[in-house]
Amino acid sequence: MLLCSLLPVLLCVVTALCIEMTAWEDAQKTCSVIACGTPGRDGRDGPKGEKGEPGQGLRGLQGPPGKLGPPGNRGEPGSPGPKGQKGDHGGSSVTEIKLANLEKEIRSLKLQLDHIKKLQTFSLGKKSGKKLYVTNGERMPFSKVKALCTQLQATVATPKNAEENTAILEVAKDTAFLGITDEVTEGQFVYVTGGRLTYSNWKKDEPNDHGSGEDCVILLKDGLWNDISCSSSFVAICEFPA
Ligand code: FUC
Ligand code: CA
Ligand code: CA
Repeated sequence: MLLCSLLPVLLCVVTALCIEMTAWEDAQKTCSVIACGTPGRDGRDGPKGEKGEPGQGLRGLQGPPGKLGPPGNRGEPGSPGPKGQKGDHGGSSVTEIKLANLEKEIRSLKLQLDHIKKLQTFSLGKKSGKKLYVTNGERMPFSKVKALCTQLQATVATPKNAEENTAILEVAKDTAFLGITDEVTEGQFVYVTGGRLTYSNWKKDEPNDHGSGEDCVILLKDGLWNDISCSSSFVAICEFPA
């Protein structure tokens, strides 16, 4: 009987201790089931809580597409295409037949020309990289020599060094005109093709512009040079490029 009357009081003391030791919410969980007789008034609002962790938020919109990448490696060649249509039987018209015959003739002439060139190079003893000197052994004045060589698409033989001087001498067999004169300025010998001399092989006391004047040059049989009248006749030797 005594225990029954004291039990609510004891429970209230325990409840008070509970509230004092823990937060109000915890006390609610722990102690709300315990009857405390007449309930008190609601407490005042507690202090504002700490700011919470930032939320996940909504995902932003997708950005624009990136720049174009570098070109890829070249692919394997494709497979051969389909077979084409059959062509027309060429050379049906008179004109086409004539053209075909002319083309055949040109091919034949080219082969013959190649053959003749080889024979000529061989017969004249033409050396690779060396000028070719050609003569018919005929004697004539210098003006005729120039005209003849020009007609042959060549120039008058003109030695530019001792080796060429010897080569011309071997072809000449006799005294020959060289492509050198002082016709423009007396005493100033130049190449007929233009330019001052870079090589000379004058005989002793030459050039001497002897007599009424000597403006052309001859290659003597010993290989030395003498100035002579251009109207005199000597062997014509033409020079072809190396
Ligand atoms: C020499 C030469 C002349 C000419 C004369 C007969 O005086 O220099 O060119 O050949 O001889
Ligand atoms: Ca002269
Ligand atoms: Ca002379």
